[in-house]
Amino acid sequence: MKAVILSDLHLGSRYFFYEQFEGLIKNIPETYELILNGDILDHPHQRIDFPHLQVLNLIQQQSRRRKVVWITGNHDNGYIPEKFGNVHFKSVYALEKRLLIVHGHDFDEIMPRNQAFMRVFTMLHKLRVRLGAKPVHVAKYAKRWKIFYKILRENVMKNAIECARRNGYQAVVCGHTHFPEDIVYHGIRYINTGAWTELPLYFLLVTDHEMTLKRIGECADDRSGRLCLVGSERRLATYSR
Ligand SMILES: [Mn+2]
Repeated sequence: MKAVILSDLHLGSRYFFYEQFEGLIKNIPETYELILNGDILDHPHQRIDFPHLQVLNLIQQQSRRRKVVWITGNHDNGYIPEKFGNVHFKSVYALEKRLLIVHGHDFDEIMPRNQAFMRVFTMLHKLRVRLGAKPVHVAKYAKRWKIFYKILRENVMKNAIECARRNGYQAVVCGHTHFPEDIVYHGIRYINTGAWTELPLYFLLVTDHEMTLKRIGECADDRSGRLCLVGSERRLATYSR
């Protein structure tokens, strides 16, 4: 069973690295499933214009050549068009008992319980950008609050692992936190594929024998600036706490 899994494209957001996404998708062999693990859109009812519209068309085209699964996240929850190529819309998916695939917002006990705070935080960030601060996605800005961010991603990670353990899965992959990582905790592997709204960009490559979190980087020896794959940056680590 072979698959490419990625999450949190946030299509429709100005921060989505659509060219890199197109480059990757067009180079995946047809024997691989393409699994889009949530927050593919920034908003389920937003109008999508060119060039992101081209990406939506590409996803539909791809679904006629290979199996394409779209797992809903918190941002694209509610976006289920009547006909969208042969894309399979799901809330959870799995590759046998090897890997549980879920966006991760259902494991998050922090953000949904603090929606008022999150709204004010996002509003203040937008205001900062309008006043001249570096334009970055709000999740990237939130990473400056290290302790807050750590609590958030550990909460998702621990709940994801507990869910995988209870249901007999060896590993679980999520998005949602926008923080790429590859960890073993209490004997279960947890992988997060990060987000396509900030560099570097990641995806999970699943082959018959292994699962590797891959980073997309620029080729050092290629003057054209073409993107190429480099090894996994976030190496597999055993979580000690
Ligand atoms: Mn997201």
